[in-house]
Amino acid sequence: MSFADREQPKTICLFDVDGTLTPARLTVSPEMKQVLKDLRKKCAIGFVGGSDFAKQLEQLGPDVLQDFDYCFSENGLTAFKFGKPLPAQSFINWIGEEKYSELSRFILRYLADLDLPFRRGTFIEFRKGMINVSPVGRNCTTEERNEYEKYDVPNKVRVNMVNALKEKFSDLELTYSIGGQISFDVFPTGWDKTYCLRHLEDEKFDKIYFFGDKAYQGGNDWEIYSDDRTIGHAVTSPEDTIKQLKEIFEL
Ligand code: M1P
Repeated sequence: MSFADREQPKTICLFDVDGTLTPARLTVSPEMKQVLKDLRKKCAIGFVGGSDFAKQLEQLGPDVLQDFDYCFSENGLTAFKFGKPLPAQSFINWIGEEKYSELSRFILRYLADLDLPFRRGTFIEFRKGMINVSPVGRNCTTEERNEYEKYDVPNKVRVNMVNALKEKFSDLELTYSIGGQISFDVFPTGWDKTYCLRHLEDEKFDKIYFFGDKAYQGGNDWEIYSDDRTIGHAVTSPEDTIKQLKEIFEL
């Protein structure tokens, strides 16, 4: 299969999901589906999101593998082209059992020695593309989350722990991100949305458009939006995505 049937066979449009193709955590509208169908006559289309494929299936519909040329879940760690799976990658595969054992032992020891007002459970959550570390433990209530955050921020619990990890594991190219209330993420540097671009290399696209709503520094679309390989378009909502597509591609 190829893109020879498209009006612009060397162009692809990539879309973030939440806030770009759908309202955050909700489903795709019939109008968006029609616009994407029309766009697909002009060029290749794909989406790239941080969630897993099951969540994207819920949001974009059961025919998602047929409706998009490329489907990138977890930033492209799980990927499909023309509905067929591409080689997958995982955090454990990347780091290896030995180094992961060293890392997790250091984390658990560090956590054990922390003086915290309270603790719950699940201190390391092992995910496909990262680990998520929580000093208080992930299975705390909403109230406990808020309470923990109030303690963490002024006492710099997570900031200090991240600094200790950076120093101890300076040989590993890891990125640490304190994005939420009770935890921080640890993942290989570069495993943001730009990860998916490696799956496009063999097609040698001339133009890779990217549309995303978090296209600001610190937002999870920033790296791919500002990457030299893409033509980044910041959007404010799915309606804005439709408006911009109609203008650019004269749909
Ligand atoms: O989206 C930001 C973060 O949200 C959660 O963080 P927390 O549980 O600390 O509020 C986690 O899902 C984390 O991985 C994510 O980065």
